[in-house]
Amino acid sequence: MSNISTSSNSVVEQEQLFTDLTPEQGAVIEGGAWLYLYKATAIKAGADFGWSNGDDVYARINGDKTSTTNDVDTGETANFSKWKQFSGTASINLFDSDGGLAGDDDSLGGFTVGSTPTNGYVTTRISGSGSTYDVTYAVYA
Ligand SMILES: [Ca+2]
Ligand SMILES: [Ca+2]
Repeated sequence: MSNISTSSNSVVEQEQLFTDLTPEQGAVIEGGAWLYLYKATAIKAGADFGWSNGDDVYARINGDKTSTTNDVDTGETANFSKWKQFSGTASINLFDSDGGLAGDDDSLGGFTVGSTPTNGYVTTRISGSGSTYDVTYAVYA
């Protein structure tokens, strides 16, 4: 039975090793790329004009929704700090949540990134629904 025990321990150790990898290391092993969506700063928050003072900002990365930061006023920043693995391209789209179905939320614009590493943070300006945001991200591959 000692052989079975040894084999079982080995599997556990491999799983722990993989869990301890940083996303950059994981990307190298799996052949994919990682997007780190860091933050979005409101140059102009205007998607809730007439309702409240700030936008309620969340992002979708290839459809996956981040958490929402409510009442983001002009000059304020929504932090996503979200890792997402992808292959090929990743689309990043920001929205102002209006509390209903996703289809009712206002588009704040978006962009697409490829799997070429950015060598640090990149900031892209997007606009939509009366708002303008500077979105900061990095790509690791
Ligand atoms: Ca709105
Ligand atoms: Ca809103």
